[in-house]
Amino acid sequence: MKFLHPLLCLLMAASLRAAEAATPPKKPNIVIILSDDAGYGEFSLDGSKTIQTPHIDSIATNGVRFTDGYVSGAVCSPSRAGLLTGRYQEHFGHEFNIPAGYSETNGLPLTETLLPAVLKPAGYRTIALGKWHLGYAPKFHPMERGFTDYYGFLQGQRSYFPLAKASRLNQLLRDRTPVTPENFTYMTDELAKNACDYIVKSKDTPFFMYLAFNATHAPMDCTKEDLAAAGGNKIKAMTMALDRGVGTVLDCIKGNGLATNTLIVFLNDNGGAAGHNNAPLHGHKGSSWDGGIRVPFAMQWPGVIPAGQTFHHPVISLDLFATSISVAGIDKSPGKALDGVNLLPFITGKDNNRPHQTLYWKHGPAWSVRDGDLKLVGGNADQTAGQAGLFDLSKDIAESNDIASSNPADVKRLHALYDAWAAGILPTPWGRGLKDANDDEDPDITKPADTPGPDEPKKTRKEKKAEKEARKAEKEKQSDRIPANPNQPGS
Ligand SMILES: [Ca+2]
Repeated sequence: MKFLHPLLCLLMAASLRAAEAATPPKKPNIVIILSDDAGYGEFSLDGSKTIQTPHIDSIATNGVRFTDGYVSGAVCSPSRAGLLTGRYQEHFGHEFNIPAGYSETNGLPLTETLLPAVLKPAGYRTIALGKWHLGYAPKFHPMERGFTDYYGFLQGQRSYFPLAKASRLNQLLRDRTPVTPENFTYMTDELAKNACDYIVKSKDTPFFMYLAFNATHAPMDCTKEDLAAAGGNKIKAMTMALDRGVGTVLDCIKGNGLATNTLIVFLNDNGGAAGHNNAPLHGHKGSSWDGGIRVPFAMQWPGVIPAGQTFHHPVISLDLFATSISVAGIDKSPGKALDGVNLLPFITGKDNNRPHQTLYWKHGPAWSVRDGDLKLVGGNADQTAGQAGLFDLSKDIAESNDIASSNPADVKRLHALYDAWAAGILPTPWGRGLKDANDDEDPDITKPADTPGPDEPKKTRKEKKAEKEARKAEKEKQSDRIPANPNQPGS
């Protein structure tokens, strides 16, 4: 055997060290898991005693639970538009749900820059799974907006089971190609399994994953096994499946040795839809009460974000853009100015201030503004037109004690803040888009968005009757809450 000259050995060692130094550590992965229409009171994360969500809860145990975690939109499509742009969607004309009809104009405006489009040039594989609901024409497709991979469906809702005759809007797509025939067991498990497949395929490159489960949005499809395990409660069955899906993804990340190099976020896209348990919040999806906009929200990044934290200052889905690009080492978005902030300094103890002093919401006539812990709310179906209520969320999470009449100066101040923000609202090109029965959103927000799509089985008379009764009970419940205060100052 020939021995190498000692000088050559030294040179080789030096060049190896130089190569190591030249290879920066792999950028952290970013995984955003979004659920759909679930109720605030349907996760043990936020105190549910009847529905256990141990995998979702584990994200908070390993990191942080945001008690006052908000989304920017009270319904599906606007909320997603805000999350993926990091900007108040009302300011770029995306206040309302996109109607469920093919259109060249109806989609997240192309003038906006989406998070994956910023991460992709930084070396990220950018993977979207599940519900899109941000436009149906090819130019609005996820892969035209910065995603490198897509597995999901474009519409705001669809069956959780394979469709024999899918439509252009609800068909399952792999990238841009329809999956025919559809062949899977249950959508929630299918999305989770595919998420893991992409994670395995991407483990040697940094990846950004946007995993948008349609669970637990209508239709209320569940497997026989889940329904039996949930004692016949469909929402519980679907939530258990959702938690199982999150568990599949978490196990996959851990099993592939990626846990300490991956930021994982879980949140729901809007307040619980009618029929869901939103306790202890008031109102539901579509409203500007906290029940329309405050959601289960947790984040982990072991080794960076201290574990077991509960964070009480308000945060918002808009923050995920700024947080993600910071994780990726990007100083500034090349797009328009962001409304969200990087949350990392606040949850790693470097900054003890509030991430936000003031947050704003609008969905049709319903509007609100939260400044510190005071929230001014107006325009909801259970409020008197032209009168806004003022609530101190530090001691009134249910927005049940209207303090407007005794705090006229605060009402005036918060109203002025809201008016200044609202001055920047652009009209939504597709209008409210509420008439389409197959749309995610219904003109009557107390009616569950549970209308079967054209390719889905029709409901039995018994199911329809049960739903009608549930809607009636919900309306009665809402009209019992927070009676209008005739002494409130005008708004
Ligand atoms: Ca939704």
